[in-house]
Amino acid sequence: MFTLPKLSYDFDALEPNIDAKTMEIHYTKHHQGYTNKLNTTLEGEDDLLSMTVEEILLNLDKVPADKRNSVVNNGGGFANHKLFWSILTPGGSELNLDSKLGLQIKEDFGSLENCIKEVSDSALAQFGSGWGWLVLDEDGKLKAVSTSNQDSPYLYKLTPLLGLDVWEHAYYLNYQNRRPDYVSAFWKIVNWAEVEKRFTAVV
Ligand code: MN3
Repeated sequence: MFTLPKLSYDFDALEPNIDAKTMEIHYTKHHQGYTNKLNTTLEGEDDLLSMTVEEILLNLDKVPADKRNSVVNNGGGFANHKLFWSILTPGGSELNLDSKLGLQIKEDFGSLENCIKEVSDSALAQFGSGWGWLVLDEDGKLKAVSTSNQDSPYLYKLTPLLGLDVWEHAYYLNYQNRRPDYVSAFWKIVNWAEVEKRFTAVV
């Protein structure tokens, strides 16, 4: 069974960038909903339940055909939000530009500012619901991409390092139609130490 990961901060800790009410609904309703539906979908699938959600998303062919769509949506929703909470922290944390990730960002994007711009542009260009991502591709190159709905980058053999949720449920209460303002605010609370940790774990 999959369970909602514990948050390492309170619902109001990301104010004013993400408001407490949005955090509470996002975590207790949306993320809990994906978690519950994933568990219902995988009921009786003991082999799949012994895998991590990342392993399941990377091996979708092992999921019975009639359950694949639900696993894409709810397994993706479960995994994407688990990553999202972890790469946020009150006040944000700075990226060490001389770290392994800092140097790779410089190599693949030219600068951190450019990396942030490319991920932001991907998130802003996503039509309707979806995510902007900083991912590592199979050749070990960092890239900015977007995915629709709850599609996980793992479905495309990309390893997500940082995800930016641009579903309206992530920002509408506070920002309404101003997605660009929400995207700017997001970068103020990014936990780069965690992104760096995720990067060094896979390279
Ligand atoms: Mn969401």
